[in-house]
Order: sequence, then C-alpha cells, then structure tokens
Amino acid sequence: MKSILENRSNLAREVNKVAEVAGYLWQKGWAERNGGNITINITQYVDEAIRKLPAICGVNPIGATLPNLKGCYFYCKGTNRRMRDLARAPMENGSVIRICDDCASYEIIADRHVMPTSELPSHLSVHNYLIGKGSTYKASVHTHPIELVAMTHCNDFLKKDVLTKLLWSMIPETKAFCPRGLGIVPYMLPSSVELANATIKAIDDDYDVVMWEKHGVFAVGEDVIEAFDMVDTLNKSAQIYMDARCMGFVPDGMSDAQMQEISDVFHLPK
Ligand code: 2HA
Ligand code: ZN
Repeated sequence: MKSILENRSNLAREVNKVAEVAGYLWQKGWAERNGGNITINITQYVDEAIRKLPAICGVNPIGATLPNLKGCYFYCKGTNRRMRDLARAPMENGSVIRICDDCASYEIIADRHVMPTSELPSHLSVHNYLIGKGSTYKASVHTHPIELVAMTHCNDFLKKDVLTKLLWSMIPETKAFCPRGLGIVPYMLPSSVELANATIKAIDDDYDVVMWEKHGVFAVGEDVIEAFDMVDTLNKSAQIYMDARCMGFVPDGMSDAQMQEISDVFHLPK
C-alpha cells in the first residue's frame, strides 16, 4: 500500500517527529496503554494530489464549529492506539484528516481508516484558536507526565502560578526554556468540550503548557519536539522537587535574586 508520505519529504519529516516523540512518551512512562495524543497542522505540506484524495470513510462530526480550520489538514494519533506502536508505525496508528467546508466535520483521507484521538475536540479547538491568533504553532501534545500529575493531587499547588514558581526555582533552565510557565485547568471530564474551552482560556492567558488537574498536560509549540521539550523540562523540575522531598527535606529553590538574574540575562518576561 502506498503511503501519503512517499516522495513528500517535508510531510514525512513532520510525521516522523511525531513518531520520535511518541517513543519518548512511552519510554518515560507517560503513555500507558492508549494514553495521550498528538495532532499537528500539516496544511502547509498539502499538495494538489493530497487535496484530491477521496475520503476513506464518511463524514464525522467534530463536536464543535471551528471556522479557522476551513481547508486545513491534520495528522492525528488514532483513538485507542498506543504511543509505543505509533513510534514504529505512525501511519498505521494515526491518520490524516481534512476539515470539511462546514468547519464542523472531518474526513479521514490517509493512509487508512484510523479514527482520530478521543481528545480531537480539544486539539482542533486549540488549533482553531492558534490560527485565529495568527500563531505559527503547528503542534499540540497531550500526555500524562508522572511527577507533574502527582503534584496536582495537592490543592496548594493548583493556585495560580504556585507550581510555575516552584518548578522554575528547581533548576535555572526551566524558566529559560518554559518562560511562560504552567497554566492550571481544574479537573474536568476527559474529551469534553468544557475541557477544550478551559484549555484555550489558559493558552490565551499566555501559557504554552497547561496542566489538567489529576490527568495530564496539554502543550503547544512550533513543532512537536518543541512542545515535548517544554513538558520534559517542567517534569524534570518536578522530579528534582520530589527527590529532595524523598531525601527528607523541602528544597530551598533558587532565590528571587537568582531568578531575577536568569530573567535579565535571558531577556525573559518577569
Ligand atoms: O487518548 O489520554 O485524555 C487518551 C487520553 C485521553
Ligand atoms: Zn489523557
């Protein structure tokens, strides 16, 4: 069977980045069973031949009307598919979808009939928001990073920017590479439109990584590697915090003056 990626090196490169990240998520223990999902906006790599591809199956509702997605194409991890399988075979465990002209439904066009992720409403709503804002971000990643999720089981950490400040202060790189910090969305039903809307609100508050209480993170970036790196950096800080607590002490964290110095030298927002 001929893959849509054949002789399309730019498109293949982006899908292969998804496969690379899927492998990391599995290795880190952040992607149990079918946990997590990834979507990327691939519209810029779509040529005339792809546009002419017929739908593999019928038209499916998105569950929301997303006007900025008219004519857009996405690669999406498949629902119930495993990250560890996607890492080996991205076009067997994910598919390319085309948004229909009503902006409320989609068709699968390649490579086979793999229904997209259960979090499609959140992912597509976020892409719709990003396009509307004129953002160049193309990737969104949802995963279950162990230490970060564990920290959301403590109410004190859920207050605005408490976790952000704590995680930034564990290691200098965290603020440098995640300068917008970590937004918090209170617990909501997975896959719900309410969760999608709350995620967009948090991204609109200028966060690139959003914590879903007692569930996981949702990160956006220029590409899937950038989105993954931010989550990885934040989770590393969470691990350092926990290791200190496991050694029997509360970590001091970098001082306000040390944090200020990082912000000045790296030209970061305060
Ligand atoms: O795709 O992680 O939140 C499985 C999930 C849903
Ligand atoms: Zn999840």
